[in-house]
Formats: sequence, structure tokens, C-alpha cells
Amino acid sequence: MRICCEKTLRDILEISTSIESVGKSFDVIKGVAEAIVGRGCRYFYFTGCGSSYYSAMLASFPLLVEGIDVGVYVLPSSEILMYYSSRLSRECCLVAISRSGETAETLDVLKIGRERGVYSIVITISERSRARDYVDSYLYIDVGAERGVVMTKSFFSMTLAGLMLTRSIAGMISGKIYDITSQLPILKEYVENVVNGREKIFSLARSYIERGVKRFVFLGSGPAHPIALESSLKLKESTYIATEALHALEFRHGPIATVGENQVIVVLNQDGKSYNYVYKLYKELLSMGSYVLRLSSRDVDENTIPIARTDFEELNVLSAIVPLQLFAYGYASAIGLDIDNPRNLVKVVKQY
Ligand code: F1P
Repeated sequence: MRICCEKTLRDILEISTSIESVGKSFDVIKGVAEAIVGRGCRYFYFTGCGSSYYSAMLASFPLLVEGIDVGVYVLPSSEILMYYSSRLSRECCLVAISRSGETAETLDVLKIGRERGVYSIVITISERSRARDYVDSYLYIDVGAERGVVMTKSFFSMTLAGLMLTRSIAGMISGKIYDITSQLPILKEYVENVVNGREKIFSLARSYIERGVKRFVFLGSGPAHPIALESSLKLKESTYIATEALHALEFRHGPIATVGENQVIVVLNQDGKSYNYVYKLYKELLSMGSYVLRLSSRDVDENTIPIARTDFEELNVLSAIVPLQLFAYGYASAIGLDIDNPRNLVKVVKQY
């Protein structure tokens, strides 16, 4: 049998051990948070490209929702370069996420940030990269190299590190205690269970292929929106089929016209402020006869893949990316594509 997709699957299988590695970096992460708070940044810019942009989006969530009196902006590195670099100043803290630390747009944002006096951090799994020359803090997360081209273990690890950073910052500024490290064993146990039960997810992917489904819509609210974007991208870049991601309740404002097409609507329905609103939408979509795949830790039914249940909504939605990465892998493998070498994709974009 062809050994297909060995690299990407091995990366996903290492996510549970990477959680421990990130946890061991907590003191370093806390030290970076102290430096940032000591700097007194009034504006935070979170940035990255592709999956790393979505990682930055989720990492910024705690600063957006915990009532911290700072401006928070999340933008792809290319957009900052083309439209917003004049806003960078000594009052700004620039948090870049980059697996390679070599992506052209992200490096150029860091260079401009340095010239304009920002306080900059990069979160990366690469021990050495050119980003090191342009940042005040180089937050290296030692989870081992990522073998595949599409981001899986790196997305999970860098996002988790980013959340530990922003939860620390939010706690230091607000005086509240956010003990995110105490929740890591729950996250690890969940990921291990999902990975051990991956055949069920592969079988689900095959069932959709047998029904001829080649359209997927991913819906998520709050911290689930970046995960909807990332899982949509993962499936798209691994299988080349049509996928899109929306804020959950936005689906009613136009895209609901697609109900009736041969598609699957993936609903991220984590416990939190959006739960009841999204659950109501889920039930409506079922009543309209849609194929719906739900990810949640509550009201688990035959259409639901369980997700982790921790004290932090953002960790719960981060856990959902693991079954969805396995789903993308399973779908790609079942249609004979090599997720280890996706068409037209490069591991590092070196020009723009
Ligand atoms: C960013 C990125 C990846 C994508 C592909 C191309 O890389 O867009 O998200 O999977 O590898 O590059 P990086 O800045 O995180 O290294």
C-alpha cells in the first residue's frame, strides 16, 4: 500500500506532545508578557500570513474580550505593509506569528516596525530565522520541525503559545488570574482521544465523498471564527474543493440561499456567549434538510464531534482544529491526493 501523507499525519499525531512543550515554555512566555506590560503599549497589532494570520486572530481574542484598555488590530502582514504601516509607533506592540520566521511580508512588517520604534515579538517554531534580527522578543516554541507543508502542529502550538501570552498580559493589566496552564492536561487528553479515534473521522470524510459533497461552509462565532477560517483553509489547500468560512449568524444574511446545494455546513458551537444563538441556527439548518457537522461540548448528538471542555472558550475552539485537520487529511487521502505536497503550495513565501 502506498505510504501516503506520512509527514502531515505524523505532524498531527505530535500535537498532544507539543502541548506539554508549550506548557514548559510558560515562564518564558510570562517574561515576554511582563516586558510588554512594562513597555505600556497602547495599541497591539497581531499579524501573520495564511494559517499564521488565523493563529494571530485567535491569539488576540483575550485582549479583545477582557475589557483591557488597549487598541487591538489583527491584520495580514501584507495589509499592514500596503495600508497601515504609518500607524506603527512607539506606542505599539507588534505580535507576529510565523512558523518559518522567514515569510517575506511578515519580515518586512517587522523591519518597518523596528524602524518606527514598535515593541515587537515573533512566535515561531523555528529556532533560527531572520525574524530574530528584527524583534525585541523571539518566542521560540520547541515542538520539533513540521514535516508537512500545510500547517497543523505548528498552528496548534503557536496559537496555544499566543493565547498563553495574551492571557498573561490581560491578567497582569487587569489584576485577574487566568490559570491557562492548569487546563493543558484537559486539552492534551482530548487531543489524544481524537487522534486515537481518527478512523471515525476518516470514515466520515469518505461518507461525504461517496455522497459527492464538494462544498463545505465553516461557521464560527467569537474565538471560533479564526478556527472556521483555518479549518476552511486546511480543507481547501489539501483537497482543492470549494470551502468558505463565515461568522456563524452571518449565514442567514445571504449565504443561506445555498441550502439545497450538495454541501456540508460545519458549525463550531462552543460553550460561551454565542452558544444558544449558534445552536438555534444549527437546529434551523437541520430542519431545512442540510448536511450539518457540528463541533461542540454540549448537547452532543449524532451530528456532533465533541470538543474539549476547559475553563477558556478560546482553548475549547482551538481543540476543534484537530478533528478538522484529520478530516482534511482523510478527505485528501480518500480522493488520492498527497497532502504532503499540495498543488502550487510552498512552505515559505519568499517574495510578494
Ligand atoms: C505562512 C504561510 C503558511 C502556509 C504556507 C505558506 O508561513 O502562509 O501559513 O501554510 O506554508 O506560508 P509562516 O510565516 O507561518 O512560516
